[in-house]
Amino acid sequence: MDSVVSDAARGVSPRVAPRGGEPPVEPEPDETLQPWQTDRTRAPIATKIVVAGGFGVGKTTLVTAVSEITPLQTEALMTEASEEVDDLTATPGKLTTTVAMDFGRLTLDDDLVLYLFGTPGQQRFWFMWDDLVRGAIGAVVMADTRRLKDSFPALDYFESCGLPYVVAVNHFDGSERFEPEDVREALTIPARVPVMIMDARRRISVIETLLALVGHALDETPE
Ligand SMILES: Nc1nc2c(ncn2[C@@H]2O[C@H](COP(=O)(O)OP(=O)(O)OP(=O)(O)O)[C@@H](O)[C@H]2O)c(=O)[nH]1
Ligand SMILES: [Mg+2]
Repeated sequence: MDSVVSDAARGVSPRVAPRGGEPPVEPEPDETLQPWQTDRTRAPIATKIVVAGGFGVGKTTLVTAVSEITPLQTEALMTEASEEVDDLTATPGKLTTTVAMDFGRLTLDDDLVLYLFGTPGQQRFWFMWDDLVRGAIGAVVMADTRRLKDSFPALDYFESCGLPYVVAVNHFDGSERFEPEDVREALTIPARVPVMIMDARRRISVIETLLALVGHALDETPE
């Protein structure tokens, strides 16, 4: 796990990185190299973004939908033992849960590289959030309108630590559609915080959300 993260953090695709004196490995045919990976005169801007929210709201789905590398996942099968703790009524097809983190990478505008870190949603893993948010420029807090209260812990967390965040309402099939301002009112989200209605399965929709976060983080962070 460490090597994937540290390779990516240096801006090098894990699949082309030479290891321990071995000759460089040729990129796989389907891999599209980004300009900043081949042009040594360009220094990409690397940013870390955290994806948080309640249990089963779609964090892993979001990271997987946009990552240009095979995302690092730490999914564990859910068993009967967690039946009384983890409510699956909103996501009956869900079989696994994240037990450490998700990790993915997305390059925007050729040289803005976003490293995405998805948090685990189960309450018993929240102690990891302090480590996961270190060095992040901001967070996406995901919400599902059928269980809005599940997003309160993440909203409280980022409000109290002062990290810029956007709220991303992941619209599940069959759930009622709401306007962003209705969600803002229901969650008492301050006017300065962007609220987006999105679909975690759609790359374009996720990119819009991430761009909103980057813009918001730039506005909020002093020069
Ligand atoms: N219909 C629909 N299903 C979705 C959407 N996003 C996620 N799902 C499904 O909802 C379930 C939960 O998705 P995950 O991405 O595992 O959620 P998570 O937030 O990472 O879950 P934890 O890590 O366990 O907290 C999965 O079965 C997804 O296929 C969506 O936008 N629409
Ligand atoms: Mg997950």
